[in-house]
Amino acid sequence: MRRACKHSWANDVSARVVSRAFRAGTIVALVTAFAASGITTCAVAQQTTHTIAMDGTRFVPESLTVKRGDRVVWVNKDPFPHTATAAGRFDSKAVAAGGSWSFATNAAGEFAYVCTLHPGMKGVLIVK
Ligand SMILES: [Cu+2]
Repeated sequence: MRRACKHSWANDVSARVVSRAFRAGTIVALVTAFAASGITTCAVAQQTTHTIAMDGTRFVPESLTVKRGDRVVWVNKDPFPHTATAAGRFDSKAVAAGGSWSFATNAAGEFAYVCTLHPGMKGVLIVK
């Protein structure tokens, strides 16, 4: 395990530098720098986050249009659970009072969804 780790580190930093850094207590900063560069890479893709409230046993807004790849977050503002369920497409399961559930869209289409706990509670998510 340790040997494999050392080997991969050796690509960028000599084992001697790593061990010196470890002794000096700067290894944490080194690891943080690696992690930060990873996060930067992931954040390059453009992604907008949209919020739909579950409020008063309704989805607000009831209809929402987003771009493919966008993220949608359902936030439950009611004092009881709701779901956002489009059969075969997405299903939040029960979202507790005050809780939220997020879904990253990956396919275009028009997705009618309901709350399985309140059948009259309906919404449409349109992904372009
Ligand atoms: Cu509900």
